[in-house]
Amino acid sequence: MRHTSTAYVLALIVALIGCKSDVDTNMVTPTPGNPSGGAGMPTGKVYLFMPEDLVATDSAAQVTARYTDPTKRYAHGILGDPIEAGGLFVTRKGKSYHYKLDEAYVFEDLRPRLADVDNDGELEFITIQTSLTMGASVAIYKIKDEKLQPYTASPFIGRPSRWLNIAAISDLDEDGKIEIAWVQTPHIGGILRIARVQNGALDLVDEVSGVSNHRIGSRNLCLSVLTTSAEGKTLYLPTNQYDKIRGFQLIQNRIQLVDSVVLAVDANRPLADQHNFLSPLPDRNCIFVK
Ligand SMILES: [Ca+2]
Ligand SMILES: [Ca+2]
Repeated sequence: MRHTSTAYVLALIVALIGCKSDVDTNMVTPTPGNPSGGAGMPTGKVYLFMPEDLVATDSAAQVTARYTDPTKRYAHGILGDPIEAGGLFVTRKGKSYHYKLDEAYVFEDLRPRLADVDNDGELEFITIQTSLTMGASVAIYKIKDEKLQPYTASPFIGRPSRWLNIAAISDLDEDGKIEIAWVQTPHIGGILRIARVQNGALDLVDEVSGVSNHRIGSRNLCLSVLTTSAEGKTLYLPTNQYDKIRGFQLIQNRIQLVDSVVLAVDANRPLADQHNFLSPLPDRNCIFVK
């Protein structure tokens, strides 16, 4: 489904002279919109951006990622409106790339996350991708052979209207490989899952129940904090009751509870602002919309 209402469609007309490496193969039908150009955008193409149009940018400003192709084809609305994304648009070093999902999927998310998950020196794009019939998954995209394409993903939860929220992308046990932590079904009894990126796959390492990192309708996805100390990294998350936060470490492939703090958590504010964490790690993938 495509929407032409300029109330929530921001179309981008691009006129960047010298950008000749557009490898987009799924150009969105041009519609009237805001003709605001931007660095790294392909010449003469028009993309449908999301109403919020949140853009992830790396620290060196070489890579950007945002969602495109707004759609109402998935009637879940867990992130505050009925509009989800049908495409992913990425720029890297002046080149642009676009991946459009099959109609059976949406990105049920606010902004892609950037991280080098396979230690090859290039950033990947970590998304929450949902099957209309099987619910959400963590899905990683990568530029390979000059095309933006799926890299690996977690299994879908298994039924529609089941979502997850990513909590951390980091080498949690400091073994050299990146883990991704997420809370599956944070609204109905959340399960912390940690999976490791290795051999081109996302392998589940361990899981524990009893935590949450999102409230229905909220646009705050930032209810986790990662801290570091001589004892390792600790991932903090609220309990399902939002009356405590719990700290977990990944030790010998097991999620271990290492800290618990009584705290009345406000689900609509970043967790980092609600407690005096010792040595919190900065998180550019923390997504918070007021
Ligand atoms: Ca990489
Ligand atoms: Ca690791």
